[in-house]
Amino acid sequence: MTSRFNPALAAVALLTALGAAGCGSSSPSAPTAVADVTITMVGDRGAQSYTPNPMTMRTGQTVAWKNGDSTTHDATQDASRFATGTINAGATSSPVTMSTAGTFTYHCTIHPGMVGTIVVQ
Ligand SMILES: [Cu+2]
Repeated sequence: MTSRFNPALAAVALLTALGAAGCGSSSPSAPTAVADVTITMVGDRGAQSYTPNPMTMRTGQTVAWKNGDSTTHDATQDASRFATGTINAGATSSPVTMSTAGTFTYHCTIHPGMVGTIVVQ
């Protein structure tokens, strides 16, 4: 047998390469997990600081806060059941898992006038 170009084998090799590349982004060491739902921080605007507000989600889902403002904010539950820590302008928090049903009010500790509500069903 002489070594000749085999189109079928070339196609398999190409698909394998594409598959490997596609798997790269879901590696367990990926730095940022994607939350089920995202709440955007729009600024120090009272009950309009976080959007959507209220956020309704299901038990067990994760939520992240994206800071769409030009200054640092956080999202801290009023009874400290969860807290994102400070989120810089343009950044997104780590996902927070809502494992208990209920209505949870939260605020920004830097700007206490920023308030929001999450309803977990
Ligand atoms: Cu704030």
